[in-house]
Amino acid sequence: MNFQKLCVLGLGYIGLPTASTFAINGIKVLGVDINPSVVETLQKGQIHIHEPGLHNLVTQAVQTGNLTASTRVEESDAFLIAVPTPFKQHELGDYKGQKFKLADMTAVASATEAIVPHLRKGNLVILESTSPPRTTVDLVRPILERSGLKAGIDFFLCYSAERVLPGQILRELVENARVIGGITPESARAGHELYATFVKGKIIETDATTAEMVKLMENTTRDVNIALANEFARLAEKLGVNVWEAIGLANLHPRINILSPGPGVGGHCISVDPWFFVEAAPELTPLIRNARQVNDSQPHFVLKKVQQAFHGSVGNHAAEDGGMSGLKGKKIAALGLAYKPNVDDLRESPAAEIVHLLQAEGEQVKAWEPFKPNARLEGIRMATNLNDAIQDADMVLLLVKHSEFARLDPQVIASSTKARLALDTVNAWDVEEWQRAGFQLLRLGVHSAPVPRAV
Ligand code: SAJ
Repeated sequence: MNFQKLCVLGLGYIGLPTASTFAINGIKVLGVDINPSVVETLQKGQIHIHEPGLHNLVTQAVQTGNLTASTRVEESDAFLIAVPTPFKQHELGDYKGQKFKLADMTAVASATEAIVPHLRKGNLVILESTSPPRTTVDLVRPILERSGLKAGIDFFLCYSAERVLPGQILRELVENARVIGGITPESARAGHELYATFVKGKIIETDATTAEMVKLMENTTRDVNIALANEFARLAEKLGVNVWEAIGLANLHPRINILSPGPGVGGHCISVDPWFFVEAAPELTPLIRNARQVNDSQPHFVLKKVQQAFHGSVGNHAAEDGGMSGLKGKKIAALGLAYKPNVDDLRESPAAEIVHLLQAEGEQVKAWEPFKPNARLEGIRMATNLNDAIQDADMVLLLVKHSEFARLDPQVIASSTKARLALDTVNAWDVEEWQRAGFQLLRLGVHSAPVPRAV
């Protein structure tokens, strides 16, 4: 097998780094995206996403002449599909009254259809998009076979998910172990050969459905574990315990590794993928569904915490339900909108959801996202810089643990805002330092007032 020309469909967070990495390793790569502005940006030597090192890599790949971009698929030796698999926005599944989200496979289907007229004998097609189990055999294969060619006989077909962590994609792309699932052993071998161009981690061959399940198991495990951490945070608040201290102590146990609670789970992967298992077998997945629901409801937990914080600071008795009667219109500076620290990705961001929830309650929120200062999100008022966000605020609300937020000096903040109330949802700030600067600092997972204890 000799794959010299590769067509990568979808130039997003996975497709673009993957296409560029193949290109600098000697493969002729045509990057295809249906969005003409993505293609134009690349043709000008720029990129449309933030990922450390990516701009350099793309520049290098374009300079070698090996990476070009287009809105149209062309004949190639291999095709790699890296398009999004979001969930349907306006349709839910139902299992005995329990709702669950459904995968929207439109982009995978149309990318696959775009390959059909160019598919030739001996080609290799790889699906990289995280997909519901059996997508390769039940969706991709029949579409490709409309070409008249037979998968596994005339062309090779594989599933191989990316496993890279946004923020360190370029290193993980090369170093992580890679699972290649073929619809036949020969297909898996062909995929192995292509990825061996640059992958330094182990490359393991298996069947396509196992490879799909492996990917979903990884992200589901993380989601369930984060849900557990979030539930611990809720319990700790009720019991008058500092969850961060408790987790640190529990993690001293050699076989325990509790993850961090926070404002919720976002991004395009962990908040989406577990639903693919629920959709495949709702009767078998109550734990996965419940974990998703815990994480999806975490922004509401933060909303309540903000409401209770205002009650406390104005000397009111917190209402049982944390209600906000008479406190509408507080000004809140929301720090961070990205779905996690040090990335510019706002997809499925719990921070953005919290801003919407606060505004729906009548608060005036101004958000500052240093990784996307010019972002336009419907219904969210963006600050032009940190000072603009905080100067008139009644509360500074930390939603994302960006390094530059973690490093903020509370004395400097105190001189730039009239707020004396801060709420840290990610355990980034030191309570004593902020108190010395004149703030009342509340934290998620820590009860803001002492809980009466039995004597
Ligand atoms: N989060 C917490 N607490 C934690 C860890 C994360 O609340 O202890 C939150 C983050 O703030 C974020 C969300 O979870 O909102 C997801 O962040 P993440 O860093 O856990 O994962 P992603 O979505 O950026 O990347 C994941 C990775 N999967 C695993 O670690 C199992 C990555 O390796 C995958 O390639 C990626 O999904 C993907 O594309 O599927």
